[in-house]
Amino acid sequence: MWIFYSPFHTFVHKVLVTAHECGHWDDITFVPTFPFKNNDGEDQGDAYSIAAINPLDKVPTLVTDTGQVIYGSQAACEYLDGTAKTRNMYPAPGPDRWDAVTRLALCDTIFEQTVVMVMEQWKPEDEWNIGLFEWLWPKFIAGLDKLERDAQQGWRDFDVGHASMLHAISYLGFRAEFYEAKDPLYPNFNWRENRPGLSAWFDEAIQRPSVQSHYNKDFEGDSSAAFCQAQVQEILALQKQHGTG
Ligand SMILES: N[C@@H](CCC(=O)N[C@@H](CS)C(=O)NCC(=O)O)C(=O)O
Repeated sequence: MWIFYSPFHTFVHKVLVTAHECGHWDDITFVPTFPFKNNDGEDQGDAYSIAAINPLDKVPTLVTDTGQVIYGSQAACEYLDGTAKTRNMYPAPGPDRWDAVTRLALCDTIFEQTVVMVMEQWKPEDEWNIGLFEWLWPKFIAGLDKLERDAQQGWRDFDVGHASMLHAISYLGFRAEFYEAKDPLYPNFNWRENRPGLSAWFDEAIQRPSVQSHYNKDFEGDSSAAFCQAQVQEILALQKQHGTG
């Protein structure tokens, strides 16, 4: 199978964590895709377009060996779990599952909306829509505080909601520490402050092999646009063969 994704390993990717936990790691062709790539002032985004296989032209996008395209990280995680070889990341239907998928939803939203904030800050500072930050921050803070209360209770296992937590929290941390454009409301935001339970859980969880598989490690494969487009062509051919397009 293929996973098209942004190979920035300065944060944890939940689809990669899920793939690793479910025993699929060695079955995946990783395809670097940069939806917003900017090379030497020239926007090269189109060179990495995967619109031919995903109408949203977004990453992550998973493609099965028969060319079926599964997009939306939640759908990709569900596929990986439904075909797991080693363990499952979605608990059986019941309170534990509803808890896991609710944390998945919470943290997907925090991640996705943090990306929106980052994009807002690509504009000149006097054009930032401060209302956007005022709308989002209370949700992020309340969400992190809820996770802190949950962490204090403790969890029995590591599920897809936890993979999503690592994704969102590591991205929030990365944005606060390394982005030049500082947040207008929380310029030095530290998610760990007053959240000792969540902080301890995070430090332990990032030791998992599924996280160590990529977190803070350079991507070492082919990240050229030519490679990306060659994979898209291969998938289109497969779709013709299997009628999966
Ligand atoms: N809800 C989507 C969000 C994915 C997403 O926002 N991807 C961004 C990059 S992090 C993207 O591909 N953006 C390109 C675009 O919107 O054109 C998911 O969970 O898969």
